[in-house]
Amino acid sequence: MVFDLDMIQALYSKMPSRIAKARSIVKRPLTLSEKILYSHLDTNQKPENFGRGKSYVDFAPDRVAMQDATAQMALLQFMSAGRPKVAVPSTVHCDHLIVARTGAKEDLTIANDESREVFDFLSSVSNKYGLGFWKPGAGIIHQVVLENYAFPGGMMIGTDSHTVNAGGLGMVAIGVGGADAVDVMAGMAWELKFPKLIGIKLTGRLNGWTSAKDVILKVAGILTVKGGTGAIIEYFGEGATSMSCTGKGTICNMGAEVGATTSTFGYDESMERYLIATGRSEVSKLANNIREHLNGDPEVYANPEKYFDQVVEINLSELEPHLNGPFTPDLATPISKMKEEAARNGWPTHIEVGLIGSCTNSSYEDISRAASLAKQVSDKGLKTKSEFTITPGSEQVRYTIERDGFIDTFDRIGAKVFANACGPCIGMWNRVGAEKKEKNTIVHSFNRNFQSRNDGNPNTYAFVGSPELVTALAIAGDLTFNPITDSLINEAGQQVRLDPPTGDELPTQGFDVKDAGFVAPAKDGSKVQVKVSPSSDRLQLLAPFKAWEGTDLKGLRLLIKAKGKCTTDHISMAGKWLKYRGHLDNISNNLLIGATNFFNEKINSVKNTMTGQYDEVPKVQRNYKAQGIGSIVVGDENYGEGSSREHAAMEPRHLGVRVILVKSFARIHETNLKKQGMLALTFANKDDYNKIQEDDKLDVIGLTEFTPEKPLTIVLHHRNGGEDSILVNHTYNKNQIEWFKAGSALNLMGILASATKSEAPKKGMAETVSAVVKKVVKKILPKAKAKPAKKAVKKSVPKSAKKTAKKVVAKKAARPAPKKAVKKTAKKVTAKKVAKKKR
Ligand code: MIC
Ligand code: SF4
Repeated sequence: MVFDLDMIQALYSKMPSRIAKARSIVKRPLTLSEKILYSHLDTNQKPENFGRGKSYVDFAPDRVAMQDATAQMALLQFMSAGRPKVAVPSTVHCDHLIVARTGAKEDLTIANDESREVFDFLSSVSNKYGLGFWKPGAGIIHQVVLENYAFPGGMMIGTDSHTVNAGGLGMVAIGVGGADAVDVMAGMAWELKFPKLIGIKLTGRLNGWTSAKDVILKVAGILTVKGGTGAIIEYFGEGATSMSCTGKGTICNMGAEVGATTSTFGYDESMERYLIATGRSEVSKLANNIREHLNGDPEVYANPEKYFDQVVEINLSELEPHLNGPFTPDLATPISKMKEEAARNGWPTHIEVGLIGSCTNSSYEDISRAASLAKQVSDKGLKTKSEFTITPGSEQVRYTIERDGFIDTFDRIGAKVFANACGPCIGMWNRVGAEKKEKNTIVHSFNRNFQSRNDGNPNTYAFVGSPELVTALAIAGDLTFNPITDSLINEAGQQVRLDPPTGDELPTQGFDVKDAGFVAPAKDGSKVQVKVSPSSDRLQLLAPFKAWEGTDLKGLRLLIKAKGKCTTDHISMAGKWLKYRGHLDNISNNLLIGATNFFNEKINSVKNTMTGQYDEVPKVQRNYKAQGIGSIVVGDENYGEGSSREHAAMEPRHLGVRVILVKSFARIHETNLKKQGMLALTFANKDDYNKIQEDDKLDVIGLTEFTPEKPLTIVLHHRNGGEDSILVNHTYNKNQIEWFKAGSALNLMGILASATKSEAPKKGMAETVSAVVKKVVKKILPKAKAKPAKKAVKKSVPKSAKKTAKKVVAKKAARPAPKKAVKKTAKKVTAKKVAKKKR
């Protein structure tokens, strides 16, 4: 079955002219990334030579994907947007909420029981609002998207940072928070700072023990976890075209680990082969017709330095297998250096468990190559020294590898096959003995290895490698084993070598599956009931966050000054907490419980500056909240790295934290904070981090003149009576400042949309917009401080709110509008806008 072919066809028919126009505007050849971006400008976005890393641009993505753990919040927000149906093809995938315990069948039954309420909620919302629903067990979002929805030249957003996986099929696919997904599903433009471009030229060819995973492990070592921030990575060269489409997916997937906005590859024969093998030859035929538009211009690849902001070259013929870790995905060690690095750093070398699969590495090619090694265990009289597990990425892959005998091969080395789900990758792993917190080593083919992520044990040293290397290391049971040069002693006491892995890019007998796990939505979902029980501890309807009070923020307490790495796993842990992803108040009890307090170097122990006592972070914050006292969180570099989970922004917002002040932010987290009405600020001078003291009271000054590119000031009142005043930067544009003032992006959207809807049928454009603006001003003004606030807000709201209001109305003209009356008004708005410009 090919999904949404009409949409792909419509895009492809417009791409050539849009690209030609873009080329004439920027007056030079174009990279693939630019071609895709310029082909997806929102109808109201004027094309121009956008400043990379500077211009905020409105895009119209083709589709949206969400996984169960983030979809709950996204859909709860979407429900309050008041739309009858999603405006673009969208899907929900149940993959994160399945705990890996004994094996696929049993684990799935338990998950269906334990999370029934959430799965029922997601399926009924999908049914009602027109989203495709993939049942628990169908597979991991990114694998399912690659197999069914990704297409060359498309643009997609997804509420998961590894949405970028679809770059393997030539998409620009970007991970976002749920509030961004709501914008797109509601038919509004989606805003992104025009990315910088990093070109990675791949020469040579993968061979022997080296696989696509090693490319991205190497790239992570070069760029580090921050190096791709704000950039699209575009791969090209003979090395790119010679590797499989799923291998490209792996590379793009882990681009999230270098902070890249996304990664992509040009359309080539490997993609054509993959499209055909996954039943989408119609898509490949369409893509073949516009092949040159689905690749960067030849001049770009001939002289990449001229067109990219940064160029990296990697020779695949010389690339060594790598292992990255522990605790961070960018600590890259070539396998030949592992012996000395492990000794130097004191890493435990006995491997307890080898885990393959996940959204990153569970293609047919990956599994067949790993199986070729597992097969050698009995052939060569070996015994596997470590435990071994497999989490297939989709039911289609699982069914096919079972048919082709690979599961049997793994069975023979004692492997456990977990459900087609995230499982151990995200702490949904009931690992026996993890609670003892013993120092131990595991190796896996996933993408992240932050502390505590896989099994909740902070002393688990997790290393990331290719499925082939992970299998070889699990057989050897030794982190320092280099399969290229080292031998193993078999059961008969003989020295044997493992032959390099071999496998098939795609199944020679084709893919097969009995029940892929897809449920199509009702044609007319208006009668479908969505139930959220008020007494549920898993789901909670959202109440709007309070609007800004219209004044500077005074007397904030320091909740925590986080030291070192503070990823979204530290801010809002996954694992057992995943079950509260649809219940904001309950999940807020994990706020920052993984972060290290700078002052006592302890995890989840901060000073309540009202009482002087140390307590858990969420408890202290709830105490401040109960007393109506705002607080501030201070952090280090790349704060919020990792996941797209907006809970990491909503929890502090819900509990009354007002400001997150850090040395630097990860992209998705910064946007999530802005969307939820928080102040996301960075030190103008990073050394000022050192001026923050544990008992400080802090004031944020300059909010009544909150303007793009104008720094704010924070005054630190120290306990000893001293004071420091520091400058802090922000990246809010006008529209984003309105989110802050309204209390959140959703507040603003709700107000604008409902006002527009109720006014639209009766009045003409000018009246409608001003009515909307009036309502915005009225609704976002706090009652208590009506006077001073009114003045401040009134001054700054009308212009940009007016702009947003226009966008909301005008967008309805571009996307199918629910009611005729609205459509009519929308046309008027657009017409009037054009007329105004001409004057
Ligand atoms: C992850 O890999 O960390 C996750 C779990 O898939 C997250 C999404 C989430 O937190 O739900 C991600 O990568 O965005
Ligand atoms: Fe799931 Fe892990 Fe992939 Fe995230 S990275 S989507 S948790 S398999």
